[in-house]
Parts: sequence; C-alpha cells; structure tokens
Amino acid sequence: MADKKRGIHELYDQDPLEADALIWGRKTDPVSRRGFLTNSGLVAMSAAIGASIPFAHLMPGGLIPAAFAQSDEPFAIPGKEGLIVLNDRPLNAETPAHLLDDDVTPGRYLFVRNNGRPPAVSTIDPDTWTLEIGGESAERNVTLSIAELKERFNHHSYQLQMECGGNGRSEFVPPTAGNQWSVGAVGCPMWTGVRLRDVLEHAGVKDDAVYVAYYAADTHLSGDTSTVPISRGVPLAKALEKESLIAWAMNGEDIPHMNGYPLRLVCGGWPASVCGKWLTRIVIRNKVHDGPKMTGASYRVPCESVAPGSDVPDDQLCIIESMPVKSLITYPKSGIEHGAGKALAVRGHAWAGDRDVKEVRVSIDFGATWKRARVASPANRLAWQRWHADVEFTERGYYELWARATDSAGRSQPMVLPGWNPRGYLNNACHRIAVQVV
Ligand SMILES: Nc1nc2c(c(=O)[nH]1)N[C@H]1C(S)=C(S)[C@@H](COP(=O)(O)O)O[C@H]1N2
Ligand SMILES: [Mo]
Repeated sequence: MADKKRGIHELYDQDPLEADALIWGRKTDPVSRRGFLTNSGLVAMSAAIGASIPFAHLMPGGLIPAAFAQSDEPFAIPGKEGLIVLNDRPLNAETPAHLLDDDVTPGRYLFVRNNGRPPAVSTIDPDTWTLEIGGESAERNVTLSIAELKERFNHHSYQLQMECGGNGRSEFVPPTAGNQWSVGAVGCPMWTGVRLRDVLEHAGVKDDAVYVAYYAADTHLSGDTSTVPISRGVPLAKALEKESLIAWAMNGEDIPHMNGYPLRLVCGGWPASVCGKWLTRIVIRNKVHDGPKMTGASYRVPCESVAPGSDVPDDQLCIIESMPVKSLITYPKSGIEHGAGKALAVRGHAWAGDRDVKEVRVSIDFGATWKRARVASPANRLAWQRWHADVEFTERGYYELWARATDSAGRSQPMVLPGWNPRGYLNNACHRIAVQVV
C-alpha cells in the first residue's frame, strides 16, 4: 500500500506545481501562486475526490489535496482508476492483470508510460494540430492537419497489442534500473486512423530510405525545450505494413490524454516505445534512426546472451524488434478462493509480436504437467488472442496456476525467467497466479 501511495507524494515532493500541471492540468499564476483549475482539471480532481469542490477557485497551486495526502487509499490517475502508479516521475502506471480481462482494452485500463512531460491538455487543440512528414529520404516535406489526414486517406481500424519493452522488469535478478513493471504494461485497444504507408507515399519515399521515426509534443523533464525526451522508429518494412497506423481514435473515441491525444503512431507487436504519442512529425531516414532512446543501451538487448549482471558494451547490443511470445491470466484474479472438486474456467490473452500464438497450456502443479487451452484467432494480425481452459483442483490447499504460450514458430515462454539483459527488457516468463482451494 505504501508503495502505491508514493506516486502522488513523490510527484508533489519533487515539484508541486509540476505535479499540479501533470495530474490535473492545473495552471498556477506565478505572482499570486494561486492555482487555476481548467474545467477538465476540475472535473478530474472532483472525480478523483468523489465530490464537487465549491472553493476550487481559491485552492492554492501546488497543494496536494488532503483527501490523498491523509488517505491510505492508493492514488488513482483520473480516468485510470485501478492502475498502479509506479514511484517515479513522470507518471507511469501499470494495469493489474485481472483488469486486462476485456477482449479489447478500454481506455481506462491502458497502461501509461511517459518518458517526458506530456503536453498539457489545455494546450492541445485537435483543430490546429499538425503532422509534418519529412526527413532526408522524403521526396518532399508535407504538413497535414488532422482534418486533412481524415479527408485524404482511407480510414482503417485494427486491434493492435502494445507492450512496453520493459514490461516484467521487476523480476530480473540482479535488478535492473527503470520502471519496475510487473506484468501490466500491455494492452490491446482498437485503433482507428490512416495507414502510415499511405501518408509516407503521399510525401514520397526515396530509394535510399531505411527507417521511419517520430517526434512528438512532449517535453524533456529537465524543462529544456531543445532536448527531445524520446524519438524512436522502425525499419521501413515495418512502417509499410498495412496495420501500421497514424491513429486519432482508440476504441471509437478520442485517444486518452495520457495515451497520446490527439494523434499517435501505432505499430503493433513491437516494443510500444515505437508508438509515438502526441505525434507531430514523422521522418523518413536514410539510416537507422538515431533519436533519443534509439541509441546506447535503450531498447536494446545483448545480441548474444550474457551472464546475469554482465557489463555489455553498446556495440554488442541489438535493437529490440518484434516482441517475444507471452500470455496473461486475466481471470481469475490472483488469490481467489475456489471450492475443491469444482471446475474453474480460467482465461486470458496471449500474443507473440509479429507472429501468431499457436498454443497455450496451463499448469496447476508448478509446470510438471500441462493442459491445452482453447485459443481463439486474433481479431486481426497483431491483436492478442483470447484463451480459455477449465481446470479442476481435487484437494484443498495452495495452488499456482501457470500459463505458457507458444508462437507460430514453435517458440515458448520460459517458465521462470528469460535471459538477463542490462536494462531488463523482454521478460516473457510465464504468468502465474495464486489459487486457494477450500
Ligand atoms: N511522445 C512519446 N511517445 C511515447 C512515449 C513517450 O514518452 N513520449 N513513450 C513510449 C513508450 S516507452 C511506451 S511503452 C508507450 C506507452 O504507451 P501508453 O502510455 O499509451 O501505454 O508509448 C511510447 N510512445
Ligand atoms: Mo516502453
């Protein structure tokens, strides 16, 4: 509980005005230090507190609402109730596995991973937002409004799974630095937009093009506006896939602010860091993109496996591309009590980067024996797949339910941990939950 609560306290400890801006979109008058809650900020704070705030206009800036400061309840990001806020800045939050049970991940349950400071909602106007296409391998520079994107290109919707490259990091031994995600930095919403391919072709792709990358409207935590927090990309072939989208809608609605409103790139099946939020510019490159978090050790793993704890020189690290096969148990919730001798219908999702999931098996005896689950086909390529299995526990006691998926190339999840790597990426170990049989 204490851990979960740290999120808001740390934010306020480090920079109260920044916390105000980040959490509520509250602006502060520099002279009077009085906070101005925008309408949406007021709605968000009221919703989080559970009541309207008659004197909101008198509330000083940088003040942590006492409702949270004095409460043992974990802080919730407005509109993301139930997510677990990780204890660093800026806001990063993951979704408990049982809240990822929907076939299509609702906005409120999509994790949040920010590298910088998101643009304040009050500064975002979808009517004036523009997207530039350029770079040394673009035939010409093009600027398009969201309305022009919508008018000029065909619309497409795909359910695309997005998983942070660092999902599962918390389990690595020795520990690695970064957000200590457990299993919930993943989701699979329905995205609507235009094909990245169509927009690239509109600008013209030169023969020497090899990479396509994004720039966005978030700013660096240092406050230095000339420093870009993150700018990543994908090889041209991935960019040209029919499922790679420039999206303005998620699940038929505006994209949630923390997930990239009003425009984002979505390339399913790769580390979600390639999916630029608050998208403002796309560059077609004649070399592997070299923006922040593309180089050094970011989103890279040893090209050859290494002993845990090794120092690995940068030139022996390779960029993560398609994510490895993985699965989640989304029902029941870990810790459930279940009657002995009764069948328990368990379910979850499985995904495998660019590949399909061929098989999911479950075990209730620590992996000694495995039972095959029924696996549905994906809604489309790069969507996760639903699986179901019925299990029965004959004796009372403590059990663990494990799930293990295998992809179309025959690769399976490791039961305990995959290869250690310096930044703690790609932990696709089997998900396990506790079941108390009574
Ligand atoms: N502009 C921008 N895009 C970004 C990021 C960011 O910090 N800024 N984070 C990336 C990372 S590391 C991940 S895992 C995903 C997270 O997407 P989400 O916050 O919508 O879940 O967005 C990616 N796109
Ligand atoms: Mo990420």
